[in-house]
Amino acid sequence: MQAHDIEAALNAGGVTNEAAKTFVKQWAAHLNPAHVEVVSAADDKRLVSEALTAGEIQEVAGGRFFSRSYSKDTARSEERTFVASSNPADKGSYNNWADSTEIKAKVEALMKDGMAGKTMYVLPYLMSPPDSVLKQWAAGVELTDSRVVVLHMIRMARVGADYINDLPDQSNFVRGVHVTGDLDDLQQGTPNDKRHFVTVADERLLLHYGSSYGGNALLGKIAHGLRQASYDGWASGGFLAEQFMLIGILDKQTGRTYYICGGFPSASGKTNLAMMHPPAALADRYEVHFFGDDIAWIYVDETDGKLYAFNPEYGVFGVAKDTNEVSNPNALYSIGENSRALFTNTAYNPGLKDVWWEGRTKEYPEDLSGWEDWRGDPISARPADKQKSGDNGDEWAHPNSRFTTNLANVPNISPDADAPKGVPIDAIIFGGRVREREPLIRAIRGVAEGVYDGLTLGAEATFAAEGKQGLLRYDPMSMRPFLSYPEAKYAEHWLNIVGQAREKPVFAHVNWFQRGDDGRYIWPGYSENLRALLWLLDFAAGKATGEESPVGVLPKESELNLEGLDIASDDLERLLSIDYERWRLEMTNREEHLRQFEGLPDAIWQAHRDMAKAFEA
Ligand code: SPV
Ligand code: MN
Repeated sequence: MQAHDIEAALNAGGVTNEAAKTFVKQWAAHLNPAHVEVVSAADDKRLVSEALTAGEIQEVAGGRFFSRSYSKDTARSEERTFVASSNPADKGSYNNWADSTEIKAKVEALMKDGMAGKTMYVLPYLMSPPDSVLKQWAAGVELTDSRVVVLHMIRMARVGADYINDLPDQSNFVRGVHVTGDLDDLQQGTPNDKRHFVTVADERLLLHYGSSYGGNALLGKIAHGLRQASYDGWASGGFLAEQFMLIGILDKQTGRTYYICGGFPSASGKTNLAMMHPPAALADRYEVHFFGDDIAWIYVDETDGKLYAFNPEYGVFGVAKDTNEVSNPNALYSIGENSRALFTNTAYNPGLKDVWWEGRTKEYPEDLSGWEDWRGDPISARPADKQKSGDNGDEWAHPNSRFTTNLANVPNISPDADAPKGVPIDAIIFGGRVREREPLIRAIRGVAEGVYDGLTLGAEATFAAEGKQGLLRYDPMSMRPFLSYPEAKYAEHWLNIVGQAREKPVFAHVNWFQRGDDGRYIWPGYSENLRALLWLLDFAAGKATGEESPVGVLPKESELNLEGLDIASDDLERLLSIDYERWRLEMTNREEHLRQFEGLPDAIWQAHRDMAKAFEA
């Protein structure tokens, strides 16, 4: 394309930011697209209709859409994700650090002429509420060659030229380049894998090559919202960016809303928790308000000294599997009629214009005719024993199939979702999926103790075959795939930010997934989880004292509001107690885990030693 054609496209798209124009022109020269088009959210209708015509998406009844991704491109790839900078001291245990000069040269070479014959979509976006106090870290421009990625971005971030035209410092935006690449020729999963998902953190530059799926391609969400933002928050000393959900709990009796944020590793029910309804017996008194299910930016307000958080996203990119009327009715509503939701890699029925996923209904659809699995293969063409087996590999929907919908579609969205300051945080919780050992909830006294708990968060790996059941894959603060700087510095930054707060939030660790000896979940979960959170708020307010234990304060049975809940007393006893033997084992594992992080603040080691000592008593 000629420079003046690009200039004309930028002008037509309303881009007046000269730094953004320069960025687009430089990359257009390298990527060599046939067209350049600036996108705003108002273009959604037209782009949807173009994508339908091109066969990139298909219709779902009720004004919704469906698309399939390439079969080897169905999730984030952690091995192919790098954080780069010019300073080797930025290397951490988990950030897959790379030298920025070297890796930029490599990715730029892979991207050369990468948009030949295609349209380069220019997406100016904002990862924050419009008037957020952290707005200066929130603006970005993503260049992408995928129209389906554009449709996702419009749902997940605020998109439009105005978000970058009015920047006080015109060049202060994150520069993102996404090139899909030839998906058939990337050698995914081999030693010659060409995919590179790079955050050049000290340049605020994102170079993502070789995918058009999720966090690999929607650069606002994970690459900017978490990796880049957590680096910026640390480098500026000003804030934290975490893979956290954020909710409000309104007590209608007192009129006060409590705000809780927290981290859970993937597949630990974060979206379900964030969107939950109170259980029927408590619904007269409480409401749960949704802010976000995946990212929170957290800072201390200088005027009132409180810790605040907000969700920088504009939508939900939720796991479809097991989303149903019991697990998450609000999610179902948010992807209902006229939501313009976009489903990816679920099962699809072009005749019925319907989608389905494992756990959507108890039984598979009765009539197989017309149903296609996530690859597009008809279910009815499978051998009979593979049609409804539910076995690994026989799923109709990909286990990481997703729904993408705008926050405005979530029925319990908080009235304060766009508050420029965010909301003051009362509690920070961590939780994973743990079969045994972790009680329903344990409150944690002290900031260092809370940060220590976050750093030792993990999800249970399925090492059962090797006899290592119960071993955790540690996932500090649920940020393992998104950490952008060394873990010891990360811990220090946490202590520093939360330490500045004049009113400290209470920390807690929760576990909704404890199993009985018979393998059954002994806690009903979902909306009932509110009961544990209400106890935590009581504890923080001094209305509940709980029972001291080496790992924190456990609720007394009498302090949990169990109104309307039928639960066996054996189960309850187990939920509210700890297994000392297993915990001692865990303490040894934790020591090894933390030792990786050279220079970890002594306050964290002290918290660890104190807990280990409590087990000796
Ligand atoms: C996650 O994997 O934690 C996500 C989805 O939130 S993705 O955007 O693909 O990273
Ligand atoms: Mn996530």
